[in-house]
Amino acid sequence: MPPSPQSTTCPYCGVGCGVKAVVNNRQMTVTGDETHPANQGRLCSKGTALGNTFSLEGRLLEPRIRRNGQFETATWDETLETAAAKFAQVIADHGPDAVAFYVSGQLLTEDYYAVNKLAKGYIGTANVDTNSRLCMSSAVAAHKQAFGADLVPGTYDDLTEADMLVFSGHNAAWTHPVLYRRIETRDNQFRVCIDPKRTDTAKAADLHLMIKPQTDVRLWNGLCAHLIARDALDHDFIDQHTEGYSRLMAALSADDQSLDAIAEDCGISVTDLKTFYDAFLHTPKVVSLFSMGSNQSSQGVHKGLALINAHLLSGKIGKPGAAPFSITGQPNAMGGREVGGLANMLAAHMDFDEASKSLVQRYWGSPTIAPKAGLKAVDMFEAVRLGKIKAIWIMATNPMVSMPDTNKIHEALTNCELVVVSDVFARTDTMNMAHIQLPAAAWGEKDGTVTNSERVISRQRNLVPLPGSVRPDWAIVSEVARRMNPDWVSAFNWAGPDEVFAEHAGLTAFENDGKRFLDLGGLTGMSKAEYDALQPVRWPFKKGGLPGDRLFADGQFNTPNGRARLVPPIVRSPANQTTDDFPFHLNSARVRDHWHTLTRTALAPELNRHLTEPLLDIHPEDARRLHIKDGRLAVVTTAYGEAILKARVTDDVREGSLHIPMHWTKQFAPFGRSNQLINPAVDPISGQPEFKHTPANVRAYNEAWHGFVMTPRDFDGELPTWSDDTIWRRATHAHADCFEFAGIAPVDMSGIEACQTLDDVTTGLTRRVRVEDGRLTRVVFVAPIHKKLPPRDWLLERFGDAELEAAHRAALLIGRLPGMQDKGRIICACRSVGEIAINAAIDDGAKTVEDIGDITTAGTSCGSCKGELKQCLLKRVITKEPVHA
Ligand SMILES: Nc1nc2c(c(=O)[nH]1)N[C@H]1C(S)=C(S)[C@@H](COP(=O)(O)OP(=O)(O)OC[C@H]3O[C@@H](n4cnc5c(=O)[nH]c(N)nc54)[C@H](O)[C@@H]3O)O[C@H]1N2
Ligand SMILES: Nc1nc2c(c(=O)[nH]1)N[C@H]1C(S)=C(S)[C@@H](COP(=O)(O)OP(=O)(O)OC[C@H]3O[C@@H](n4cnc5c(=O)[nH]c(N)nc54)[C@H](O)[C@@H]3O)O[C@H]1N2
Ligand code: SF4
Ligand SMILES: [Mo]
Repeated sequence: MPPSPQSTTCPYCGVGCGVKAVVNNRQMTVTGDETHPANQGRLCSKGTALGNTFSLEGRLLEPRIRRNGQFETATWDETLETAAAKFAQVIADHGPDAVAFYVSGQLLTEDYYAVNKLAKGYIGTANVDTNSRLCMSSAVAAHKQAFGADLVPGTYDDLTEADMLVFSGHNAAWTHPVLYRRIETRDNQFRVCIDPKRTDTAKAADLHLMIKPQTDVRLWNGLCAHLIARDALDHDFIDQHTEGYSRLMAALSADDQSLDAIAEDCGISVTDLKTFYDAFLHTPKVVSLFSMGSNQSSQGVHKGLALINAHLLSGKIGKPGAAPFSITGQPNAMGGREVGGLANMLAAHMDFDEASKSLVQRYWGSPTIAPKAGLKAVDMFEAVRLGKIKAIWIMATNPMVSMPDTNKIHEALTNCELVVVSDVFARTDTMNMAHIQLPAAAWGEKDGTVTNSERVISRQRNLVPLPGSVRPDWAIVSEVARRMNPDWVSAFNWAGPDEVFAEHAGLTAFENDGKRFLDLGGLTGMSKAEYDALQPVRWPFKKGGLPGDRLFADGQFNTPNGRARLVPPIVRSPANQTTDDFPFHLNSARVRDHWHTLTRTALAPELNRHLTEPLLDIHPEDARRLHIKDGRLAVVTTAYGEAILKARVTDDVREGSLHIPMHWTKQFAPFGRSNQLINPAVDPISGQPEFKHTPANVRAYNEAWHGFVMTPRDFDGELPTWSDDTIWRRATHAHADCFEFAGIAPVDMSGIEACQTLDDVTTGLTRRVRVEDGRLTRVVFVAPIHKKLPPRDWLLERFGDAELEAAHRAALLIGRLPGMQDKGRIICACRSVGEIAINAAIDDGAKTVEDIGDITTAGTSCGSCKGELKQCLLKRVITKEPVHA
């Protein structure tokens, strides 16, 4: 009998889609869970590919300790003893604040709860911060200021209920694809995108405000001023449910709020600005989504407040289809905030006031309680670098890639006495820095809960036996806690995640009496079976009450007097401004098919096809002036570091702006890493880094030759001897890895053993292939930069042939069969349909995205590529431009 599907939740974005998985011996097929309220059966390209990232390739399966520069496998006993003893020693010698935990919105709530309890209640330090600092902390701070607690008012139903949607610094089409598919089901909805880049979301919007970078506060303050000037206020709501109106009004009137002045400051047309303001004024049901373009800024908190103010002034909150809506990035960004995973929060939405500290300490029965807020991520790593923090434990995050100014992070971890890293993979840029590597149970293996962007708690379930010696994160933390102090054993003696969850839910309800909106009392007292069978449920959920819905429906906020606060946001410039040396604004963001630091999505061949390497977007005017050519390498420099990556010349970015993706790592593109470039400036209130703006410069690299090497997958052997100026990047395909490279000095091929060689002196083309036992095991092609290389697909596929056919073998050095066509850039990842087939379909008469789907099957699975299919239609119809292979 085939195994029956089990239900769980996708481990990627904060949409929190339900997944049905059928697993057989670690072979997994997934479909969307039709009963899950978040996705109702849909999945995006990343969710659809989950089965292809579920093998054990690259996994860390045993604990390892670094000795004399080498990682050696060790027993759990030895590893845990070593970690616990060292932590205890550092605390004894230097006090609790000499240790730190840097955790992640990809931990489960139970994992998070265990770490938070250990640090704040037992060790007595609040040096527990999370990558949510890089992600949500500005929204958290804005929520706390405006609503009195970190509360997201709306639900996903509000997004389709609204007559107008604003995407503020949010590329939903790529980053929350399933939500975006839901939105698309709604007709007659006016969509506005506020983004200095022309993203897929911007292209599909009715109005794109391509603002100058970092001018959001001016834009939203202007809207508030116009609401006031045109008396489009909800006076009753303001009188009964808010405070601070006159202060806000006074602050706004200090600036010139004419349409002309605002449009000029924001770099957009007066007509577009007026269209936005008029639409907001005349539409009662508006949802404004805000995300990283808003949060990741040295004025991220004020950006959030300015947007929230517009909703409060017009009473567009707490009603169907009306809300300011901070959308979360990671699968459990919300759960982490609920347990208190941020260094400036204690636990369960409580702060470090005396009453809260006493409450939490009594609930835990703990020996101590962290006296004050701990260090936020950027400050935490700086304290490590300065030797103030001597031991750090990093869990489920890859700060060597994702923190700003990563050269400093490298320095910090190099200097640190003890770096413990828990991850699921053996080799990540951060794992490589560890003294102790802890093998964590991965998605599909671990068991617990996550909370998505609309406050819905869902179960992630264990679907397979734990491979090797891996353990769930909460269990590893508990083991270390128990070994640190025998008196702590009973506090960390949970038998399973159900017991951890019960304790967490209990704390949210403890002495609550309606004081804190976060209340999971209705989820206390579950049996293990009930916890295992838990269906998606939204908080607040009081004991004896019903699961939650939209917040603030009664106009009551979580402040002491129940009123929302109108806080005046200040219009400012970014912390670091452009200069003559660094005249460009450098922006960084996500791509459609990759997840963060590539550890998982890079394993799925279909997810590597949409974009095989990091690209630098630059405006045609800037490119022309600086002699930077499309498809050639460019060097980006900032005051912090340098990166070299392929330029894409496009007016999707503003003149004077550069854009790079955040994802690539030392493992995949050592020269194309974004965060060596990123300035460490943070928002002064939230501590969130300004990832979206760093002053930068750019120039052409002027490479003389280019080439590629193909090797069997997960290759760990010798490559050609590259000179210091060789720039390479790697992509994983079904049967092979492909290294693209380019440089200035010619490559030395003498080390490459080949069985077929073709050196063409007239063209300068060098080709080598190696076949062993009938199988293709190596391909190297090198050419001067002005010579084209063959498309890669056909050669890559040959690595999958158990025995090469004679005709194929003969064609290896040509790189393709005679007359064969390449697929071009892959647009539809699920069905592996390339640009060339799509353009052919359009030439054959396809008029709509659906027509293209009928002819090519593109866009008929998850739909994540529909926006791009629409772009192909537009582009092809207008220009009939030839497509390059
Ligand atoms: N495919 C994919 N999806 C993901 C993720 C992933 O890695 N890959 N990660 C998840 C996570 S953790 C997160 S946090 C979310 C993030 O989701 P998003 O917030 O949509 O992510 P980004 O692409 O980083 O940034 C959004 C936009 O902000 C714009 N921006 C830059 N500067 C400004 C500015 O000054 N003002 C405004 N208004 N906009 C600006 C950028 O141009 C960019 O288009 O995505 C989640 N979903
Ligand atoms: N330039 C730039 N930088 C950015 C951003 C940006 O927009 N621009 N965005 C920022 C944002 S919003 C975010 S959220 C961060 C994300 O940045 P990171 O958190 O560093 O990125 P991930 O690749 O998701 O890292 C998760 C790590 O946990 C591992 N892992 C997966 N599952 C588990 C598990 O169950 N247990 C354990 N122990 N490990 C596990 C993965 O293998 C991986 O190494 O990046 C930030 N950095
Ligand atoms: S939208 Fe995609 S990545 Fe996000 S939870 Fe759903 S399937 Fe996963
Ligand atoms: Mo994030």
